[in-house]
Amino acid sequence: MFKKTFVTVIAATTLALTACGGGAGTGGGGGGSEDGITMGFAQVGAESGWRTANTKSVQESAKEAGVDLKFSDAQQKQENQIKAIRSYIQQQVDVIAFSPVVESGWDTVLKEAKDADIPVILTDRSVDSADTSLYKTFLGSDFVEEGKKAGDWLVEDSASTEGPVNIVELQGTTGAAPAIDRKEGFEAAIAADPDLKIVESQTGDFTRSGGKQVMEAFLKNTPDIDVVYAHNDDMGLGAIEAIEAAGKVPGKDIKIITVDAVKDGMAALAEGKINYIVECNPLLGDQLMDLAAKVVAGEEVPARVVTEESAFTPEQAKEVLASREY
Ligand code: GYE
Repeated sequence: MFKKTFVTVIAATTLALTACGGGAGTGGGGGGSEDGITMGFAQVGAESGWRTANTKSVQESAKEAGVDLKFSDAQQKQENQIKAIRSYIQQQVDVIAFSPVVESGWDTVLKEAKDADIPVILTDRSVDSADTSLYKTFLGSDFVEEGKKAGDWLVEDSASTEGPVNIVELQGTTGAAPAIDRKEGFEAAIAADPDLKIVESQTGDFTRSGGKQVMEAFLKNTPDIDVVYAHNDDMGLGAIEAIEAAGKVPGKDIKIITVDAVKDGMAALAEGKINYIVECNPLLGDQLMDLAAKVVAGEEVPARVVTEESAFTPEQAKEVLASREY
């Protein structure tokens, strides 16, 4: 399991350590006290505030841990992620981490990594591979739970209102774990009240422009929208623009529930334009580096590491906004 690692000390002021994975060996290479590991990280893209914070967290934590990070941005395309993973295999990195843009279609490339003896860590999003030996662990949120929290809030909020509540849903990227699971959790929760109905549901691809565009179409086609459920803050923020352009008041005429709790979302929540945000924590870097060190050392790690998160009302957003780091 150990890979031979050559540590090169570079005479640089900031980044002092870099490392490149060698071929199969019995370890012990390098003369430094701390053998850095090399990680190939295949990121989804830069589609949202959440993603930007996640990328920053991974990059900063790698630096702190002395991990030589090879980073790629797949621009939300699975084929780009597969290419990046293949190139990390070719470079014989010590560990590969990635956040799969969609759930399906990973078995072949994950098998290639396994055959090359390179451990894989899933971060943020999961895959639907039946063979769980293709990756060591999955670090990230429970997206079904997030959807449930969003739905539970709405059930409670609508308890005193009479008659139907028309919900439009802005879904995340089609086929992505958070889109599938946030829908599932929300639907399960709102089933408690037959007045709550999803009247339209479409993908806005987790982007602000996507959310805006889809919301514009919803507003044209659907009279009497009461609630927007957006699978992330960015799409909710796009929906706010569309709602305001249509002469309606977001947060009042149309209530908005989102997921993430990034700074821009929290600011809109504090202003009352969003009514409720379920938190999804993007700061996975430190945990990822810890897991990577263990996996590379051949230590056991839990098969699943779930991120702890909460949810915010406008009052709570006002309290924490100033100290929000992302
Ligand atoms: O909620 C969204 C991002 O996978 C949890 O991806 C992540 C999601 C996040 O684009 O903003």
